Order: sequence, then structure tokens, then C-alpha cells
Amino acid sequence: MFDRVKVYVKAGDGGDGSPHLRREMYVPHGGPDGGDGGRGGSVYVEADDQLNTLITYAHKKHFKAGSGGRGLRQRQHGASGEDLVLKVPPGTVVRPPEGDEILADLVQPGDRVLVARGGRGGLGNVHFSTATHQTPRFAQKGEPGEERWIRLELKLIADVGIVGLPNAGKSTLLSVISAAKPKIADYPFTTLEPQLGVVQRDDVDFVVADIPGLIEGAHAGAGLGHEFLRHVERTRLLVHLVDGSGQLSDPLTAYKQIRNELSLYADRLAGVPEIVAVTKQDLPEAGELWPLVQAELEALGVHPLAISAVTHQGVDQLLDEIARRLPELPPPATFGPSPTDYKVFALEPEDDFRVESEDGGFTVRGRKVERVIAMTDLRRPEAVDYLQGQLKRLGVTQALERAGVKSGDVVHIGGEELVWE
Ligand SMILES: Nc1nc2c(ncn2[C@@H]2O[C@H](COP(=O)(O)OP(=O)(O)OP(=O)(O)O)[C@@H](O)[C@H]2O)c(=O)[nH]1
Ligand SMILES: [Mg+2]
Repeated sequence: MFDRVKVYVKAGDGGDGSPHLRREMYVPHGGPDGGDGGRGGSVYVEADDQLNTLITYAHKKHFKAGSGGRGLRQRQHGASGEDLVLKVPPGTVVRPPEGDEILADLVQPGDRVLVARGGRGGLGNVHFSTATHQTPRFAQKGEPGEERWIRLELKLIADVGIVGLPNAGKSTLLSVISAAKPKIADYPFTTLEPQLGVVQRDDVDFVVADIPGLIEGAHAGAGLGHEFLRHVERTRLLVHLVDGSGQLSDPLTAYKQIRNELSLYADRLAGVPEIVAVTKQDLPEAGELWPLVQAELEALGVHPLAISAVTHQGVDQLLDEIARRLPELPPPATFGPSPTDYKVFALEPEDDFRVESEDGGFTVRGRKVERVIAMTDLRRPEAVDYLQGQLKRLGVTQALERAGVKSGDVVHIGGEELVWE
């Protein structure tokens, strides 16, 4: 069942700036005319209502946006790298690789979140000429694109969730009230993935999800466990089906087991309003049990309906009840920040850095300083001179000196080894 995947996204690197020097007849020293590198493409995740599973990501796990082109002579900019948009079904939440945090909940088709930002293009040498140094022969390298693992998790968006023990008749009910054709069979765990159906009742349309059978311990992962309880989380109303024939379990016990599983999974689920329907009333056993089952449920404050998916007994009444209650209920639950708040993926703060020293060497860590190093062409002495100015402006030089750096010491920054001078 493809409703949970982990993928690796890599934004495009920025293109390198050009160090080109203009050559002109009769001009002894041509000036710099190298253009900037193009920006690398970014990676986005976007909800698309043509999709209803994450199966696209079952095998392919690595996704990379286009890199920016190099800057060219005559101040020409490099081409921008192409963005990459990963399409997911509406209802997909985006999470970091570990933990419970939700970075974005893509509910509406078109909702989109940036998950890896493309690198900026490096500046061409035209930016580095100064009054005293008019022919810089170096340019900035492009900034590397961001890369990270993310998790995508689908929480279906449905108005009504049909829950109940395995074999209660959930799929049969869905097939009777909608055009959906779920698999139906006389054994538990027939349905392995939630099925959706659209029901039209007078002027109310609603989406019903048939959730695979819940068993005791589902909240802790027994049976198919969480795999599908996740899909009940957004529903506005539950239809709780109890097998009235008592074939596999006593109806009252069955009812209590499901209530227990729902509340153990999440408080919110226990609070979702429910309509209880005792089904298979066409069977003589169910008919005989009904007065007792009804009385027992009433004693708990529950007012059950008696239905049969086979003869349609009580089905109209059930649909009327759903259509009556839905308009009064809040819209489907959403999680995490609202779309307007997460146009930009939460990034670590840029400015912080720290200096670590261990025998004979120093390491400087921090996003911004690592980026500055990655964008420096270390083979060019002029570029290294320029870098020294940048390290001073960032306060890195001062911090290293406080930590005791001496000429000749090795300083590691972002995978590069610099000899301090
Ligand atoms: N007589 C009778 N049988 C029913 C009725 N509803 C369902 N059944 C039968 O009960 C069995 C289970 O039905 P399903 O709809 O597959 O049950 P389910 O709740 O979806 O089961 P899982 O997907 O395994 O959780 C099938 O043999 C159905 O034909 C009903 O109203 N009357
Ligand atoms: Mg089923």
C-alpha cells in the first residue's frame, strides 16, 4: 500500500560565474566581462487531484532539479536550472526524515511547498573589480543546491469513514451506496487499502472511505494497524458498522473494541461523531439478536440503526442521517502549518557558526560559512584573498583567533582544508 514513502530531493547547483576578461584591440588591459552563473532549479512537492496514491514513488527515490548554466563573456548570465515538481495526491503531509513533525499538509489541489532550494548562481568577475584591482581574474562558483530526505505520507480526505471489525460488511455497504467496486469476501482482512466512494444524497455530495477492518491492538500496529487508522484522521463523521449476526464476535464486544482502538490511537478520533449501524439484518440470527443488541447499545447512550446491505433495509435512513449531520460538522481536519505559512521549507538558521578545535586542527561549521567556501574557487589566489575579507566580515577569523589559530594551522570548513596564514 503506497501511502508512505521516503524520498531524496536535491536542488540544482547554481552555475559558476565567469572570470572572463574582455580583449579589445588598442586597449592594453581588457576589463572583466564575465557574467553570473544561472540559478539552480528548486524542488517542490505539489498536490494534484489526478493522483490518489504515492505509488509513483514506490521505486524511484532520488529526484534532482536542473543545475544552473555557467556565466559567459560579455556579462551574459547562465541559464536557470529547471525546477522539479513532485506531484502527490491531495491529503499528503510532508515530514522530515525522522520524528512526528509535519512540515506541510497539502490539502487543496495546487498546494505546493518548497523542499529543496536551488543554489544561487556564482557572481561573474565584473562584480569583483575595485579601484585598486581592476582586472580580477576570478569569479564565484555556483552555490550548491540543497539536498535532504523527506517523508511523504497520505492521509486521505473523506467526509465519512466506515469503520468496524473485519468482515463487518464495510465494503459491501460502500458498494451499495456508491459506484465504488471494492472487493467483498466472506473472510476478515479482505480490504487492504482504503477505498473511496462518492455518495449523492439530495443536494449533499460526500466522500465515503471504506477503511480496512480494525482489530484489537490496531492502534499499536496489530493487524494492519496504523496503516489505515491514519486515513480516518481527517474524516468528519464515522459510520461504525457492527456485524449483527454475531458470527465472528458478540456485537456489543465488537462495538467496544473499535471504540477502544479509536481512542487509543488519538483523542481526536474518539471525538469524531459516529453513527452506529448494526448490519446483516436480513440474516435470521441478526434478527433474533437485534432487540438485545439495541438495548445494550442504548444503555451506553448509543442509538443504533438496523440495516442490511443486501436488502437495503435501513440504508436510506442511514444516508439521510449522514446528509443531515454533515453540513453542521467542521471541515476535514488539516495538520501542521496552513499552506500560506509554508511557501518556504523551514531551514536551519543561516548565520550561526561554531568553531571546534581538536589536536592540531580547527573545524568551522555553519551553513553560511560553508556556502561561502563552496562558492570560492580555491585554486585562484585572488579568490582566496577575497575569501579572507568574507571570513572577517562573518566574524569567523576573529573566532578562530580567539580559539588560538596560528599561521600554518589547518582549518576545515565544509569539506575543504585551508592552511591558515
Ligand atoms: N447477509 C448479509 N451478508 C453481508 C451483508 N453485508 C456484508 N455481508 C457479507 O459479509 C462478508 C464480509 O463483507 P465485506 O463487505 O467484505 O466486509 P468488510 O467489513 O469490508 O471486511 P474486511 O474488508 O475484511 O474488513 C461478505 O461475505 C459479505 O457478502 C449484509 O447486509 N447481509
Ligand atoms: Mg472490506
